[in-house]
Amino acid sequence: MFALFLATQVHAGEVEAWTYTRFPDDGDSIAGSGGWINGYDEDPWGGYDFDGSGAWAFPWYDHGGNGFGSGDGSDNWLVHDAEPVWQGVYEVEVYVDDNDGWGLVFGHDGDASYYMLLVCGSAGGSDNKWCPTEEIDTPSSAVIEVSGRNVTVLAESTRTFNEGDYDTARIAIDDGAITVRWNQISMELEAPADIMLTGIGFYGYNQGLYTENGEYDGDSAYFRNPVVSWFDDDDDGVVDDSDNCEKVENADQADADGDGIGTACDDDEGGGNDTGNGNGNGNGNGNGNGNGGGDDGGDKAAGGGPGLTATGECGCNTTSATGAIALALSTLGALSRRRRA
Ligand SMILES: [Ca+2]
Ligand SMILES: [Ca+2]
Ligand SMILES: [Ca+2]
Ligand SMILES: [Ca+2]
Repeated sequence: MFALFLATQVHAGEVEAWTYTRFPDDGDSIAGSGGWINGYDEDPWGGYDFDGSGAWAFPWYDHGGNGFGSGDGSDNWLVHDAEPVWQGVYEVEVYVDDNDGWGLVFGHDGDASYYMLLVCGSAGGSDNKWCPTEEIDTPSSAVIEVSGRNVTVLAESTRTFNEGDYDTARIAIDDGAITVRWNQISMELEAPADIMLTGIGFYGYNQGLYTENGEYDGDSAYFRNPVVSWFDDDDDGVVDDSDNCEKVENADQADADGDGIGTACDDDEGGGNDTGNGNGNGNGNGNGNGNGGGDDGGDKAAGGGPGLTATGECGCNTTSATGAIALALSTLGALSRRRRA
């Protein structure tokens, strides 16, 4: 029955940069091993392999908190310093059966500087207890920037999730735009100038197999098989981050006048020194993308206008997956109780 889960796959035009498929399968803590770090020690992230096809990472305890940067349950992220990718995609399988907040972190650059797809559930209650910031309504979802204790909402959607939803999440940065998709959630926004896909990971708010009082409740948010890939828009084998003609197939990367713009797309090849156009973007990635023009990106077909979009697409196996995972979780609960006995 677990064949229902489709492994995260790298698609045409994408080149795998980094992947992680080895979470511990015995409930042991993930932070501190394999390059993973966490932001809140009192809610450790564990790993468990339900069926031998790969372990899921999940937070153990059901802690809320006082807002980002306060060092409590609101900072419950688990991230990895993955290969830096400027134009690419972060994909990870996500299953959620707790109705609180969860998220996907990216561009993490220290405890108080990161971006996140934050999804706030419909657990009820007051004072936005189920979402770590009052900037976002519950239930809804948003792409946010966390800086210190401040939150900036970059895009917001009224879409959230249902308990038991499963899908592969996708955060793509390409040609100056970010597109985010998971299950019924879909957003597109302009990419901040300095953003890249490193420091990627997960987030849980008031999510956990155990309540704050230590009672087992069996619900949480689960993540597995994170993959970061580069885009290769023209599919010539040279990824966008280093392609001297990002939209023109030129595997040889020939550049007759040595100005950093490939011969295949240089309007002024051999016409003298045409460097120094003042277009340096200061991000140090050396991809000198001065070849613009005529690029519609190709990503907008799924999205719509900038800001936010909710397309309602759902390619997931929610109903079937729920039953399968519920069975597996009863096993996990038994394992947990043994471990804590
Ligand atoms: Ca591109
Ligand atoms: Ca290319
Ligand atoms: Ca090219
Ligand atoms: Ca050139």
